[in-house]
Amino acid sequence: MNYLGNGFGTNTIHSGVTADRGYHSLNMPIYQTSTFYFDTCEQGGRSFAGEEDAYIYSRMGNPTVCLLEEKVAAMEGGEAAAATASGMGAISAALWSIAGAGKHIIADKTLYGCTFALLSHGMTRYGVEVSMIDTSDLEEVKANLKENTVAVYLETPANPNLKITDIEAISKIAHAYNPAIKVVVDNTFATPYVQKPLSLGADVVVHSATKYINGHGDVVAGLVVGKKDFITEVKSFGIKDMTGCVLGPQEAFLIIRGLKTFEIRMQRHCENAQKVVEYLMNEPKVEHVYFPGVPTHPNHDIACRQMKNFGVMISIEVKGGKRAGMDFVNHLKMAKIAVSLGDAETLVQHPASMTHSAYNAEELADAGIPEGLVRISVGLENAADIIEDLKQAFTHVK
Ligand code: LCS
Repeated sequence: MNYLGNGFGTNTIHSGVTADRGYHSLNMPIYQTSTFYFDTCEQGGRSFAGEEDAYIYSRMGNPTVCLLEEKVAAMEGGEAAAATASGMGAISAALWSIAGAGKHIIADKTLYGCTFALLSHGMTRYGVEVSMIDTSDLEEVKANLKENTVAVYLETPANPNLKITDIEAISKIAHAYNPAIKVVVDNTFATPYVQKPLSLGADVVVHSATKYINGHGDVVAGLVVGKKDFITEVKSFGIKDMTGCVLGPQEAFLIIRGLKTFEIRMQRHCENAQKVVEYLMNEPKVEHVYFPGVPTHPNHDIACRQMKNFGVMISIEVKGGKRAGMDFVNHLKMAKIAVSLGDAETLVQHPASMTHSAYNAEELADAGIPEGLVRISVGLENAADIIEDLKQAFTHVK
């Protein structure tokens, strides 16, 4: 077992077992293999029966991928994790492990566009009942719980309007109604550096590791974190039988590499975001700043309670609406017009036409996503340069 210190950064670097016992390699090797051989047929049989601990086949487990799972489980304070081929893989493997025909899911209506599509148009095709509500309204959550409810699903801060939901309150309400209900929180925006949903009473955390966890814009991946029994179910049913959305060892290696600097990356990201927000609050061409750290944010008090700081993602509305917002984005010089987030580069995008194009105009309005909203993923560049770029782009807005 590796040394574990008290610090979040120390644990991120040292948690998990590096399996190389032969050469004392500092880094976990990339076990680029689809299958693992047995010494005898009997040993293979014992491995399949779960009587002997052994790797069998990389869709069920791979040492490089397992190290990533151990690390992210430790970061989230969970018992175990399952790595997946994408964030959507994590969400679908988790939800298909929980739900089935005749079961009911309560989901927030403000979600990443593809998650919204999975819940509102995908799972419903297979007989899963889904109520898309506002989970930041606790009375609405209470009113929608039913005998067949198996999960409450939410993002906080939500993509793209940074809506905040009270994880502790929702968990108490759901578990008081039925302890078997799984409260599933997408922690992609906050990351475990900022917020730990499991310690607030949630049962399952899902991640798009494509974002801050990897942090370098070169991998698509996801993770599910929770109790050991649930993660075994996600691996042996959700991934093995339902989605097959397995992560490869190359990707796992890159993410483990990225995790060495996770804490310092997040410190810089969050410091930069704070400075950018301070500038945007005083920029006359900005109509509204969406950021949980702004005291006027409707759930600022909950954010103060459940988050260590306010994260990195910011959205704005530019005075003059959608056209003005697009003019601003089109004139950025350093920041890239791109979806995704959590990379070293500052990325800016227009949710209504990009990440949230699965929503129709009515659904956007209902989810509190203005047509002109512009989302900023603040990067790791020097804050003064990011602000300078934003400033010069605003000079082109009429
Ligand atoms: N959850 C959240 C909160 C996300 O923002 C995303 C992707 C996913 C899950 C899905 O993860 P993926 O399968 O892409 O790894 N969000 C994106 C976004 O806002 N821009 O591009 C992708």
